[in-house]
Amino acid sequence: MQGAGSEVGIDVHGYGVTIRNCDIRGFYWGIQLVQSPHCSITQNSIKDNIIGIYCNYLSGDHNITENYIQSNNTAVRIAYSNGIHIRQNKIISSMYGIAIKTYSHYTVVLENIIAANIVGITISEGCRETTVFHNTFMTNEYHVLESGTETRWDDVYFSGGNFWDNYNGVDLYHGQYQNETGSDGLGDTPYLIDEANSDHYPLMKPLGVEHDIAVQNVSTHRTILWQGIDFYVNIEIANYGFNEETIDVIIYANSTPIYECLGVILEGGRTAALSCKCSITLPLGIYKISAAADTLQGETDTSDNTFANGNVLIGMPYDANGDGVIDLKDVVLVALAFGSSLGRPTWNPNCDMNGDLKIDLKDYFVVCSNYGQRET
Ligand SMILES: [Ca+2]
Ligand SMILES: [Ca+2]
Ligand SMILES: [Ca+2]
Ligand SMILES: [Ca+2]
Repeated sequence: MQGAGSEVGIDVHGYGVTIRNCDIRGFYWGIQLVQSPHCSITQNSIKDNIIGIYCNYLSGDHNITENYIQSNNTAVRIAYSNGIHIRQNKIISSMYGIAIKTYSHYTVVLENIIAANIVGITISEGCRETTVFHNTFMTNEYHVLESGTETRWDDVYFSGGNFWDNYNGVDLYHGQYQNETGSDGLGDTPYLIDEANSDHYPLMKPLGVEHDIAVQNVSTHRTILWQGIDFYVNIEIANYGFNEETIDVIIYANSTPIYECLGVILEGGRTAALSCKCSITLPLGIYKISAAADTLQGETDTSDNTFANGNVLIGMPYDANGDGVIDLKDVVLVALAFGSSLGRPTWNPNCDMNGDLKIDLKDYFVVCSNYGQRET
């Protein structure tokens, strides 16, 4: 689902609704739940919204699990809602990762990766009994902004607290009081959050940080690709892990490789858009353009390493509508797009005969000089 920066992607007013496996981008509220308890939001990709998931007003007891929530203003916002479990999500590159607001109690934040946000988590004063442990807090400008009331930042010994990438303690001791010789994977001194809050057993190593890349989108700059004429394939790739990766991507038309994009370096938690200049000499016909990123060493989730575009037509050069003949219809298409350039309302990429991203007399001459040609 693609929004236009406003409105609600999925608007829930009900009991026990499950939202699974959706791709929700570009809305004001990606998912909004109002007076809708006991819902399950799982395995979704939620990107580029103002608020990714908003649990508002008596909308508690949800399970928000295994979502990829990236580049929202606020990834998860909770208000007037109790008992929400936020578990095993990747919450990345937002202004606010998790915002627990106004009278929301008993929230559990467990086993999430919260990284590259301005603020990792903020819990308003008066939100009681929040539990936050076994999360990985990395590369946030502020891991915690406000700490709420009675927030617990660790579980009992030896289960431990969270990983904080700016913790500078050591691990030489173990035991409930960290005074017995021998390490246990937990820092020997607490991680201080503010005057009233500490994680007593900070983890020495991050949990759940893996090597994982994905191809998120593939598109071609024209929908009709002409044999032997350059065109662009635009790819969006993401690094879901937290290590810098070197990524190789191959672009295919059906099963034929048409371009290799090798050695792309991408920081952890980041996305990149690549524009690849391609040329095809394959027979005329309908093809599926796809991009596949090579599996990284140690990568286990490879299901998202390939992304396929809708079908494209490989046609005879300069046939603007792809119907196999260059005739008045093509000249009319060029005339309709005449004077436009990339991004303008009348722009038609299939009329840009010389690939200079504008449609002018040069394109007109090309279509006219090929007038009457047919596919053989
Ligand atoms: Ca220790
Ligand atoms: Ca992957
Ligand atoms: Ca035609
Ligand atoms: Ca042109």
